[in-house]
Amino acid sequence: MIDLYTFSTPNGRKASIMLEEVNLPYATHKIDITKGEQSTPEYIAINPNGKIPAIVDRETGITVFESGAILIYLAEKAGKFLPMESSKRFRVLEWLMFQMGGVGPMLGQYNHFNRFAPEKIDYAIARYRTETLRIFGVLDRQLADRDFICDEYSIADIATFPWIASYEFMGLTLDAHPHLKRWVDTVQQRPGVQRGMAVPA
Ligand SMILES: N[C@@H](CCC(=O)N[C@@H](CS)C(=O)NCC(=O)O)C(=O)O
Repeated sequence: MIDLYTFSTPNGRKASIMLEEVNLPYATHKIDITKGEQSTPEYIAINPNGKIPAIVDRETGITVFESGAILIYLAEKAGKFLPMESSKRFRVLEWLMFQMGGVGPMLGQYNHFNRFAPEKIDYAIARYRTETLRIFGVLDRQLADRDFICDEYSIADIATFPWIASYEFMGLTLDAHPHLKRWVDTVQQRPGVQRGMAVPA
């Protein structure tokens, strides 16, 4: 059994989609980040960075924070969505790192400055919007001649999907990125993705 500490955000949904996709039993613990529950001493003991998601694997006693590390841990535990063969494995890991260092932070900052910042800072909005659209372009080119980011469905797709799927919420369109739009529509059809996106209830 795995304990999943999460909230209804793109980073949290990466972990719940993965758990649903590999069919591992898990218990969801909602950490309401709007109420500061990520900063309690009990939660900091699980994730020293005080953010969701985190998991505790009761079987091994291993605790993992950072959604990318969680995906790698679960892929290795389940033997799915992260190939063993080096050339394929590092292709998946490089796109996973691209998500962790690029897609998540840039889209997150764009959404923050565009939607939530108390003060409208045009420079910040323009900077992160430009970078978000550039990232859409990178993914669109990668998906132009393949169904999934690394040919076969992998943790690179699982990490990237919840962020790109929120494009309408962010007030953006994928009209200029048809391959990325087709990929969103395809991944969205997967039952495990639909179940994972609904966690926590
Ligand atoms: N790099 C981290 C980012 C996690 C993260 O930013 N989580 C957000 C929700 S999506 C959070 O917990 N925010 C609460 C806070 O910043 O206090 C990961 O991928 O796990």
